Amino acid sequence: MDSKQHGELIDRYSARNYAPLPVVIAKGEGVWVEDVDGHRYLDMLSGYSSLNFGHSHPRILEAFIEQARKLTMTSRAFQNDQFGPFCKEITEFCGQDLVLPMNTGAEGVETAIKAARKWGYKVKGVEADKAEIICCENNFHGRTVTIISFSRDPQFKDGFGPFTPGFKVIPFANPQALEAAITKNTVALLTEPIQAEGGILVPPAGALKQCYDICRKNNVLFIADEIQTGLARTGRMFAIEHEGVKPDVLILGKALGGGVYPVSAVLASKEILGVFNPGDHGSTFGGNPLACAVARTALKVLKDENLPQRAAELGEAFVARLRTIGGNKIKEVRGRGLLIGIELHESAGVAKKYCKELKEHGMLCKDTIEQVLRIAPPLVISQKELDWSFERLAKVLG
Ligand code: PXG
Repeated sequence: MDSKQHGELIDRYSARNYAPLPVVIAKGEGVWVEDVDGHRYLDMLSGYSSLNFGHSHPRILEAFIEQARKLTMTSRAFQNDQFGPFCKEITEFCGQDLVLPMNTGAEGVETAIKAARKWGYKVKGVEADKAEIICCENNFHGRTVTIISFSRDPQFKDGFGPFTPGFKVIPFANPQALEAAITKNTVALLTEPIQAEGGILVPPAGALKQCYDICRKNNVLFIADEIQTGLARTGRMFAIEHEGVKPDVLILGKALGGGVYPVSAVLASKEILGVFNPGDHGSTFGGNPLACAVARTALKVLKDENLPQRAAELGEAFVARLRTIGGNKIKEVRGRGLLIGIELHESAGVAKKYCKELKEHGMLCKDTIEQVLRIAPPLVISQKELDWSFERLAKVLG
C-alpha cells in the first residue's frame, strides 16, 4: 500500500484525535526514517524526546530482543529478575531513594500527584481532602481528566468536565506568585523545567531555584516533570540541573523507554514514596521485565555515549547558527541543548505551514504552539546531518 491508501484507512477507521503530517513511516534507523513510498526523512522531532537515542539504537534493540526472548511480563503480583537491578540503577542514576515505575508520562504525573497528596496528609499533616497542588500556566503534563483539570489549553478541557479540584495555576517560574499562592494546605509545586509544549519556554536564570527555596521554606514538595526535558535532551542529564536544583520528586518517561517501549517512573525520597502501602496504587505493566531491561540499557547508553555533553555542544552551536538566518520570518531562536524553538513573526504565518514545506525538503518537524517550530533531533545526530538540516532550514525560513 502507498501512503495515500494508508491515509484513507487511517481516516476511515481511526478516531480523529490527531492531525499528523501526511507521511506514513515504515522504517527507521538512527536519525533517518523512510516512508512507505520510499522517501527518506531526517527526524527532527524524535517522538517528542522518546527517541533521544535515535531509531533502533543497536544496544537498546539488542536488550529489548534478548529480554523479549526470555521473559516479557509477570505483573507485580510476582517479582522478576530485571526489577531489582532496575530499581537500584535508576535510583542511583537520579540520586533518589526510591522509584515507582509506570508506563506512560501521564501515569507518572498522576503517580506524583497521588504521592504528594498522600505525603501531605500522612507526613505534613494537611487536613483530609484539603491538599492543594500549584501548577504553572502554559503547562503540558498529559491528558488524563485530573491532569487536564489544570491545563493551559481550553481545547484540552472542552467537553471533558467535570474536573478534579485541588489545583491552583500561577505564572511559570514566578517566585512571587508562588509565595502568594502557598497556603497551609499546599503540598507541592508541579512544574516542567522548560515548558516544551508551551513553546520551548526557558525560565529566567535563577527563577526556578528561587521557587525551590520557597518550597523548602514552606515544606512544599518541588515536583519536576522531566518527561520531555530529562535524560540528556537539554545538555544536562536533567534540565533542572541548569538551575542547580535537586527536585523532591522527579518524573521521567519518553526516552526512558529507549524509543522502543513505554516506560515512565517517579523517583523521590523514602519520606515521600514511602507513603504508599501495598494496594494503594499500581499498574499492570509497570515494572515489567521488558520495560526494566530496556530502561536499564537506556540509562547505560546515556552515560556511555556522553549524550548530555553531545546535546549541549551540538545544541549551542546550532542555536548560534540558526540565529544567523536572515530575512523577516524568524522572531527568536531559543532553547537548551537540542530542545530548540524557532519563534516566527505572525506575518510569516503559522509554524505548521513550514513543517509541511520542510517535509518536501526531507525533514520531519513539528510545531509546538502556533508560531513556534521545534527542532529536537535524536541526540545521536552528527554534525554533518545538522549541517544538512541547517541548509534546508535556512532555505525555508530565510
Ligand atoms: N509531561 C510532559 C512534559 C510531556 O511533554 C507528558 C507529560 C505526558 O506523557 P504521555 O506519555 O502520557 O503522552 C508529556 C507528553 C500528545 C503529546 O500527543 C504529548 C506530548 C507532547 C506532544 C504531544 O499527547 N508530551
